Amino acid sequence: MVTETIKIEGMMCGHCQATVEKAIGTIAGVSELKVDLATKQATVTFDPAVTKLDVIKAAVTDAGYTVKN
Ligand SMILES: [Cu+2]
Repeated sequence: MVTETIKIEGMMCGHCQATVEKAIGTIAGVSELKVDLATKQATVTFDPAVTKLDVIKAAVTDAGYTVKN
């Protein structure tokens, strides 16, 4: 398992947070997820044999938010 923290721009309320949680949380291989609205970060633990950080970032982008790192 790998844990990565990504910075997300555009999250402004609990609804945004829930949208990002759903976008990342439904990806196969993601085992742990914490989306923090205050710091605008998502900490994601995933199995690198199943998914990649790029896939997670793309899911955030597809949901309408901007990944800053
Ligand atoms: Cu919002």
